[in-house]
Amino acid sequence: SNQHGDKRGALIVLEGLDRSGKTSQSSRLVKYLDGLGYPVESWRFPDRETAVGKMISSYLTNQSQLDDHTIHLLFSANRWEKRSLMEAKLKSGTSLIVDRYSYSGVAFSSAKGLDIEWCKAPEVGLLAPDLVVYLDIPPERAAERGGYGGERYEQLEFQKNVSQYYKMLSDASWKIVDASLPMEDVEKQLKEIVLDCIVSCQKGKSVSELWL
Ligand code: Z5A
Repeated sequence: SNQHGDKRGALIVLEGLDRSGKTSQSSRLVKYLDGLGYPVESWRFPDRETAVGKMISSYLTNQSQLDDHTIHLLFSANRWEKRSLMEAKLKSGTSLIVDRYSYSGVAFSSAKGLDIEWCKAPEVGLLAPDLVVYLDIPPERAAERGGYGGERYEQLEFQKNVSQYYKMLSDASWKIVDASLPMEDVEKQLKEIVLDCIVSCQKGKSVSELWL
């Protein structure tokens, strides 16, 4: 039980290419929901603070080399190590705005050539999001934003390939928002979509597991 009358929190995932605006939008969303009095936290994957996260970070910054399968499983393990805390937060009534999740895991590794079903397998049993919002932007437009920082994967051709896999993974439940619009316009759409989701979770929508 919690101070919100046993109402559970919502698991909301933001997906999209590098520079699509996930980080900017998730902090705006958290401020907005917090202002309305909803308990909410901003999360992101990879979570670079954990032991596994440190290995991932070293790989992404080209300080270490790893086989494609190995890094895939580390990204997945990084979600598994947060699973029980995630569940506890949701049950206690806190909503989570999560910047990247399993869809990033599958889209990026598949774009490298790994089998898509193999990529999904370690994600099975993680909590399923109540809502996936895809911040949709042409890879060329994203690349114009502030320039790529030199991390692994920050290359136009690869990002184009990733966007194809995101399309394959998406289903009718995803909310697609045009992320090439001005920040305030994207924000306005997101607020509405996210609030709807939180309200429907409070009405008793149950928590489910991947892969759906
Ligand atoms: N990865 C993986 O392979 N497997 C996995 O399982 C997971 C991830 C979870 C690191 O992720 C890499 O890990 C990532 C996927 C892979 N590689 N790539 N690409 P990350 O989350 O640490 O890094 P990122 O997602 O690439 O982060 P980002 O640079 O933080 O992008 P963003 O959050 O989407 O965008 P932003 O920081 O909010 O905005 C970027 C810039 O655009 C900034 O200057 C903004 O001011 C500007 N911006 C944002 N919105 C707008 C609008 N609407 N108009 C104009 N300008 C804007």
